[in-house]
Amino acid sequence: MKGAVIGCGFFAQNQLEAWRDIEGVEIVALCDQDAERLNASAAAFNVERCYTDAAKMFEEGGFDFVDIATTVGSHRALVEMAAKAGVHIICQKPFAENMTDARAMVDAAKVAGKTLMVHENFRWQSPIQAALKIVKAGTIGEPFFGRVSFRSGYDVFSGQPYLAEGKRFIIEDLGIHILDIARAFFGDATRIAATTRRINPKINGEDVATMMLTHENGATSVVDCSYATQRTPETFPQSLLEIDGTLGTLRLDAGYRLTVQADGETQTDVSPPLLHWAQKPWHNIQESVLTIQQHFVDCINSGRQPETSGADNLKTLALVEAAYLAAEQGRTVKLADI
Ligand code: NAD
Ligand code: 89Y
Repeated sequence: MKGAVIGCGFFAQNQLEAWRDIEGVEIVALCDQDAERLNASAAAFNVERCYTDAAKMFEEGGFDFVDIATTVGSHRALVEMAAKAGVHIICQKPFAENMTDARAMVDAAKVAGKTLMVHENFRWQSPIQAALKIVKAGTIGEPFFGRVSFRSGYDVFSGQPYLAEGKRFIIEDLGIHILDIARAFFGDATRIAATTRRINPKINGEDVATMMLTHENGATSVVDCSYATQRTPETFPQSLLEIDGTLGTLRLDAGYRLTVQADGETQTDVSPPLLHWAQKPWHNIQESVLTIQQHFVDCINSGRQPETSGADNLKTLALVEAAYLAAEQGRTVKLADI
C-alpha cells in the first residue's frame, strides 16, 4: 500500500515513524507548505517525491491513501481534494473547525467510496484498551458512573505554539480525546453541561474544562481536563479512569496502575511499551499512533469501517461543540441540537 503524508510538522514525525513500522506500507510522497520542514522530513524518512502544493501532489497521484497531519484550518480542503483524487484518507484531530465542514468531509469520502478515518488515537492507547477490555467483558457489571480525567502542568506550548494562540484551547485540542474515551466506555451522550476557565495568562483559550455527560444507556460521566495543574507526579499524557459498575469498580491511576475490584481485587501494571523510536513521557501517545495507523490499514484490507471513522467522529466533534456552548451559556446542551 502506498501512502502520502501532508504536513511535516511536530506530530507528523510520529506518524512517519509509525508508517515505517507497518508491514506492507510505503510512504512515497510528502507535502508541506514549509519547504524547510518538508526537506527535513524527506531526508529523515528517505522520501523522494516532495511537494509544497497538495493539489500538485494529488494531480501526479501514485498512492492509495493520504495521511493529513496538518492543523485543523486546512482539513476540509485537503479531505475534499483527497476524496476527489479517489484515495483513502486519515485526517488528524480536530477533524474540522465546525460541524458543517465535518459533515461535508464525511459526505465527500462517502461519494468517493473511500475509507475516511480520524486520527483519534487516545482510545487506542494500550492502558485504555486494557481497561476497555475488562469493562466490555462485563467484569464490573453495567457501568453507571465514570470519570475520565486528564490533569497536567506539562508545557505543550513549546512544541505546539499555535495552542497558545487560538480562542479555543483545551476542549478542542485535548478534551476532544478525553470525550472520545468517554464515548468508547459509555456510548453516545444525549446531554452535556460544562464549565471552563483560563488560568495561564499567557494563552488565549481555556486551559481548564469540567464536563458532565448523560449517556444514552443512563450512565453519567465526568470528563475533566486541565493544563494548569501543578502536581506530583506529573501525569502527562495519561488519561486516568474511575468507573463504577453494578458488580464492582475499575480505576486506572497515575503510573498506569489498573485496579479492578469485583469479587476480589486485581492490580496490574498496564504501562505502554517504549517503541524503538519513542521518548518518555510521549511513549503512551506514540504507541497509539502505531496502533491506530495499523487499524486503518487492516480496515482497508478487510473492507471494514474504522472504529474512529469520520462518521463516528462527528459524535465526538459534536460533544466539543456542545461543551463550548454549554460553558458559554451556562446550560445543559442536548446533543440532538448540535
Ligand atoms: P505543526 O504546525 O507543527 O505542523 C503542521 C504542518 O502542516 C506545518 O509544517 C505546516 O506548514 C503544514 N501545513 C499546514 N497547512 C498545509 C497545507 N494546506 N498544505 C501543506 N502543508 C500544510 O502542527 P502539529 O503540532 O504537528 O499538529 C498537526 C495536527 O496534529 C493538529 O491538528 C494537532 O491537533 C494534531 N495533533 C494530534 C496529536 C494526537 O495525539 N493525535 C498530538 C499532537 C498534535
Ligand atoms: O495536541 C494534543 C494532542 O492531541 O495530544 C496532546 C497534545 O499534543 C497537547 O495537548
